[in-house]
Amino acid sequence: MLEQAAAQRQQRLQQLTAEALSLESEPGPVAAAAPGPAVPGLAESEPQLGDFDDTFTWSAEVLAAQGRKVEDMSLEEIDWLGRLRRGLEKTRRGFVTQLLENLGDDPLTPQVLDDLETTLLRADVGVQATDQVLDALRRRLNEEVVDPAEGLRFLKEQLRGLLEAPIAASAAPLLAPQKERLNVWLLVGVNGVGKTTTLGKLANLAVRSGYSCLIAAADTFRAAAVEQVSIWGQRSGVPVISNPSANADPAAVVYDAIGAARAKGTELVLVDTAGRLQTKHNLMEELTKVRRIIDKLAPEAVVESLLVLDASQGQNGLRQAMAFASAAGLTGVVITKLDGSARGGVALAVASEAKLPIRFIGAGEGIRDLRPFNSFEFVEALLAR
Ligand SMILES: Nc1nc2c(ncn2[C@@H]2O[C@H](COP(=O)(O)OP(=O)(O)O)[C@@H](O)[C@H]2O)c(=O)[nH]1
Ligand SMILES: [Mg+2]
Repeated sequence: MLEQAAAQRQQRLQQLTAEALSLESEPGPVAAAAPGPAVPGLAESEPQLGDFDDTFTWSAEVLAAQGRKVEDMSLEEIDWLGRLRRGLEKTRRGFVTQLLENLGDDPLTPQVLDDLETTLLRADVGVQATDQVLDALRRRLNEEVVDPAEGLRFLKEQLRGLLEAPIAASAAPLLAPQKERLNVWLLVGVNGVGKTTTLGKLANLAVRSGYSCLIAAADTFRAAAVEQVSIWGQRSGVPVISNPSANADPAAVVYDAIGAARAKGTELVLVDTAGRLQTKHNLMEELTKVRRIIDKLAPEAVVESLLVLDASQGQNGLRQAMAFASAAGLTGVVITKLDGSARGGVALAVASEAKLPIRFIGAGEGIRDLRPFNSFEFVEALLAR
């Protein structure tokens, strides 16, 4: 039976490779939604297929393991998974290498679990999440002998469980704007974490997925912020509502943007906000005010308040999440800069301690370097060999 399975797997891979070749000329749709109309000027960012190396095979296998049929796999997804795996390499280097070394060929021992604890903490997984995973593993170990392969499988399952808990408790497994309604997505976070970049990528994803979209340039604190967000708007043909006067009131910009969205029947308003003001208190006060004006002006709107976190900031990000949670009424998190961060484990800390669903992850500065969060893919990339 094992032989048969191996043969089937081999056959599937051959099929995958053949399919991918024929996909080369037509990049597939975004996972979150149906393909949108073609956007001029985006050809520059079309994914290119590299060699059929083991990253490619791994990506295809990760999709297949989620029950995806070969014909439903897009080049874009394969390409993204490869980049996610590369992005998490630094986190993994300290993490998995040590983990696999510890696991070795023998059944799990309590000593191995102690080492695993250190490894998880070092990858910024956080005390709470680490305790939870270790408790589950220890209970299992008390019941039966666990070989390394089963240990790894069980560990993956535990990590996925942690990431999935806040998602399961939320309204939807996948965050997408609701059709034919006004959706307002607020992007908040400290300076430099990638709010504006994420907003630009989201605008592009929205347009490619067939939503009408509008940007509110409500970071009025930095003079260059409006210009930066305008460039992102242009790249996807999304209008940007701004107020050119110095020190304009962000709430007034949001007011104008909601008015414009109503007039045009726009489905998604993306709101860029400042990450730094004179004092932290001012920032929180301003966010509360922006939030209040949205609730008052558009009570019918579906409002999402997304905290943008820079993965390289590790545990610091967790403290930021707590600080923003009350002022902005956070509903989710976007983790950026997963490319090149050694602290990707912070995703687990955020899910288990801030109890917020991770909605998107960014792994690069390009317009397509943002994807809806998928816990299965994240854990596979984190623990890939
Ligand atoms: N490598 C990498 N850089 C990113 C990512 N997201 C944002 N950046 C960069 O981080 C810097 C700050 O981004 P910005 O969007 O202006 O941050 P904001 O202050 O929160 O609006 C810019 O140089 C971005 O190109 C990412 O996922 N990966
Ligand atoms: Mg910004």
